[in-house]
Amino acid sequence: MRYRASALGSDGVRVTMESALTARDRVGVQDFVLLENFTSEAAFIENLRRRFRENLIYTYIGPVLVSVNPYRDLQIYSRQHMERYRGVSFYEVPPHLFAVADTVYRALRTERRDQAVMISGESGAGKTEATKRLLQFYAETCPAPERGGAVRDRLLQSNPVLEAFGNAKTLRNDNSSRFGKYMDVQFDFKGAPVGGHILSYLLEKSRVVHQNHGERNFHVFYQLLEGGEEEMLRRLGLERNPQSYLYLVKGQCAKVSSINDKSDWKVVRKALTVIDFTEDEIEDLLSIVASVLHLGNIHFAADEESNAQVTTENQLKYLTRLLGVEGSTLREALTHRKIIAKGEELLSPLNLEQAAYVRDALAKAVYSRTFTWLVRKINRSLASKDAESPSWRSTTVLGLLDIYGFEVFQHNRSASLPPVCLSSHLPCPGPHLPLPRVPDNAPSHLESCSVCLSPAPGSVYPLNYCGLFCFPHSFEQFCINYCNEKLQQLFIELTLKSEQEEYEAEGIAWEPVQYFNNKIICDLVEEKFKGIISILDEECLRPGEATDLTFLEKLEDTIKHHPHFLTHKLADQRTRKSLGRGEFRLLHYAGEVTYSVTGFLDKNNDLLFRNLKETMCSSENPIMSQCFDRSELSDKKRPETVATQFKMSLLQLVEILKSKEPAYVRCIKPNDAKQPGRFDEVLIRHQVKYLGLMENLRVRRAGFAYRRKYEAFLQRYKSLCPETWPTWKGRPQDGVAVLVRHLGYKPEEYKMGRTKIFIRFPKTLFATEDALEVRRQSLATKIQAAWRGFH
Ligand code: AD9
Ligand code: MG
Repeated sequence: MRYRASALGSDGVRVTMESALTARDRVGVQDFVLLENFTSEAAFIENLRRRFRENLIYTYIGPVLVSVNPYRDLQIYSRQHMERYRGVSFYEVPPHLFAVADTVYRALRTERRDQAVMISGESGAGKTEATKRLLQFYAETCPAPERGGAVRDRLLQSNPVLEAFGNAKTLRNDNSSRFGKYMDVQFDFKGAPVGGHILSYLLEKSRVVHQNHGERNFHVFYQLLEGGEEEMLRRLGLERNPQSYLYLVKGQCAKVSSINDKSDWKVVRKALTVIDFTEDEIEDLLSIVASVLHLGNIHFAADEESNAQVTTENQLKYLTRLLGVEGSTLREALTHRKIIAKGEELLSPLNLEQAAYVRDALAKAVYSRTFTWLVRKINRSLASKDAESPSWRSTTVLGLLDIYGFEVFQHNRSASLPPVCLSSHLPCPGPHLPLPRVPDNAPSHLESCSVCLSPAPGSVYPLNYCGLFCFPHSFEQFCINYCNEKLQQLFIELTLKSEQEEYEAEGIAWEPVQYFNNKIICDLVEEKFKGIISILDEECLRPGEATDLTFLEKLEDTIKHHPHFLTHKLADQRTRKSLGRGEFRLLHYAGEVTYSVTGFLDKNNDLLFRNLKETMCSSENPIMSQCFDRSELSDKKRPETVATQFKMSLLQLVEILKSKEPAYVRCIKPNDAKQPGRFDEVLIRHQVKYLGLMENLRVRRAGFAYRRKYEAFLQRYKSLCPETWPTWKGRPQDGVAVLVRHLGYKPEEYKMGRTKIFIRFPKTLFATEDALEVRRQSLATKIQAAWRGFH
């Protein structure tokens, strides 16, 4: 059997018969369904590897696009590339993100059904890049709207602003999205983009006050310091050096080689203007950014009664001015707690630890609420100007989902990882010095290291030093991973469903496929009463009594025998060693993740003391006064906890996505070192497994490797049969029947559905493609001979 790479487009390279085999060997198949051995994971990975080596980062599983991050600019997103994919059949051109973009757009236009592109994959796999390329495709190739043409620029320019405020350098990704984003682009009946709307999900606000070693705070802080004009920085009371700000030094890596904060700042500054920010608004926004940095530098000292007093007057002065609040009120709010007892207001002084906690809570609240405000502001700027007119109803919507990827720090996932973790009380190696080897008895959960914060190298530090991949997973990762579980669930549900529906619609018997359904894990997290979130919320209702550890105990009591849940107490002798006492472990669809319960209650409660809220409600900074509304003060109802709010917003998101026609891009990260050309097989195998790609392939193949509409099939192969060539006058289905009979297809090799032909084996199709190539070659030879004769 001869295989033909070119037969299916082979990434655009038409090859001769002689070189067909070598070409396929070199570049693999462009749709995994055409793998001869489609159940073999090794064959799957080998195909990915071959293509990756040739810089072919895209491969299909039927309609699903699998993408491997190349970590280099492949020059494949130019205007010419866009044109190449416009209006052509999905399978006739090499796999590309633009093929998905165009297919989705055409479906939107011709079927007038809302579409959603769901982009998934772990942190650093390329989701955000893909989203940007898709937006760019629509902005450049769609017709301009009759009015309000600026919306295209705004759609594009909202990105750098959101990334500046919502992305950060992490260990996994130099531009990691620390919030989830779902963006709707609205198109009018002519297919022109006329508006947009963004939904954002749970910003990782703890990053404002703390970053793990090797990570940064949100980009905007560094951009402002690097790129801000001298005069502006002076007004904001800022120094250029990030080292001057405690909130920026915790990760010890203000400079990142792949990031140019100065030029990024210019882009952001310009983008703000495009999305309708006035100069005053920009000033107000930057005042808030600066005030967060000043807040971080507020220090306290204890008086004789151990009560905290602010010692950094200068910082307080700037804060007062930038936030537009009374200095004395702010000072009091940072060092006292207001309690209302029996209708009377009492001020209770805070100790040093409490004051630092309050300061950080304020910084987080100010930043995250500003982020929410920013999204609202962008939405106003993107709102379709036709929203009120009747034509609004005729718009269709294309959704783009770019959510933070699954987060797991895997010790043994990749051979390339350095050794990590020291047990406690070892000499500090200093932030940039090599880490000593991990002792065998090192606990798996380590608190963040104090080494980077203060002590001189060589001193003994009290907490465990966490090296690269060993920070404890916390509440934020729990939420992010839960979100990924939900999306995986949706993927399973929708791909299986659509396959099944297609078979039914075509009148072909469906052969059930075994797959892992992760609903069991979603239930474990979100079920009423018995789920982790419910139990956490319950504990949050017992202030003063409940702690993170009582939460853990309650988890242990309620979820004893769940196959996806484990704690130190519930584990067997062998597993126990790898679990700390303050931890629980979830067996996610993507692998095991151990979470430390430290901070769960506090982060879930997310309370801000009343006097802090009062202070902020009095702010004269217009953005702050919109972020802190007085109605909050009189609202007696307890606000929903963070996890519950997140859960509700995810349920809503799932409904939004279900209401649309889905398309999928599954992103894979090729190595942990963020390097081009490196194909780390262990890492990739892990992702192939948990993204369920093999199952996806099995479902897609469920008996048939290939299916095509009768019209398309006939159009492509009609030259192979004298009865169908050059034109077939009857129904395409009858033409195909004649054609395949002529080609000698055996009955077991194919089935005729209602609108499509289904071919069982790749080899049948390859043989047909080979025949087509022979025909083309001989035709070309004849034409050449005729041409020579003519001359
Ligand atoms: V996270 O869950 O937000 O942490 P993403 O969004 O999946 O993650 P991102 O798109 O930010 O990852 O990609 C990470 C980096 O990989 C980018 O900053 C690029 O440097 C690189 N990348 C990703 N996709 C491509 C690509 N198609 N071509 C070139 C790419 N480089
Ligand atoms: Mg991202």
